[in-house]
Amino acid sequence: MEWRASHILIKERGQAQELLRKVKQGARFETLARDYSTCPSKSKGGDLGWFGEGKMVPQFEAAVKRMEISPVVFVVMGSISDLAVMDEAVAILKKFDIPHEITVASAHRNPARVIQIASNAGKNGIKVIIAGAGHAAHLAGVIAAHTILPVIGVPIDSSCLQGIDSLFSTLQMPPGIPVATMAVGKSGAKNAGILAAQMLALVDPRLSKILDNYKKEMALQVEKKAEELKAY
Ligand code: RP5
Repeated sequence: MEWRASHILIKERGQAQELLRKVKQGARFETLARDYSTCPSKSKGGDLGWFGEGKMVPQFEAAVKRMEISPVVFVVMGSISDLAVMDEAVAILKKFDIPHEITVASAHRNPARVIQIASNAGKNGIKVIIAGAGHAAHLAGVIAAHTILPVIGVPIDSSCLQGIDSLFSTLQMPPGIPVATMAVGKSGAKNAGILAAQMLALVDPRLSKILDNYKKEMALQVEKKAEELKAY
């Protein structure tokens, strides 16, 4: 089967800036694809960003900009298979222009990495952690045990119990270690992004304004649909 690269993986800031320079000088995707790691789709994208043929400069610039500002939200998921759901949270963070970092760490498969992430997040400038996991989902709880940062949990419907298991294991934290638990699945992931933005907005007037407009726009859309239904 023929394999055609559509995205270039960007692994770290230095490389991103170097690539951006080349793109601005008019380097073509095919040329760059020979010199850097590539992958066929966004879902297999690099740690920090990607850009595709034809829409290189604006998207790439946005990715580089995000990389230049220290992340304030850390999105952690139990498995790469959770990405399709957790992408909803990431989409909100991107929409609101909130610097963030994304990674995979499992409370069961590599608990030491989870503890390291949670213990270092505060000193690395992170303000809120979003943790999504499925099955017996202990990720958010374990993270909350190792940090005083607010932790937002997203139960993922990845098992045959369709999220009932992850909902209870994320939600039912013992007194003293709270996890702000969202709805199961994509709605929960989206709300996790919005709740993180609301937390940050407490001390960020730019974000308060964005959230205000976001709510107004949602109300407007409902009114528009109600109006459309009159002619139904
Ligand atoms: C959980 O187990 C993960 O969060 C994921 O939802 C689920 C399945 O993981 P994979 O077997 O797909 O890696 O820990």
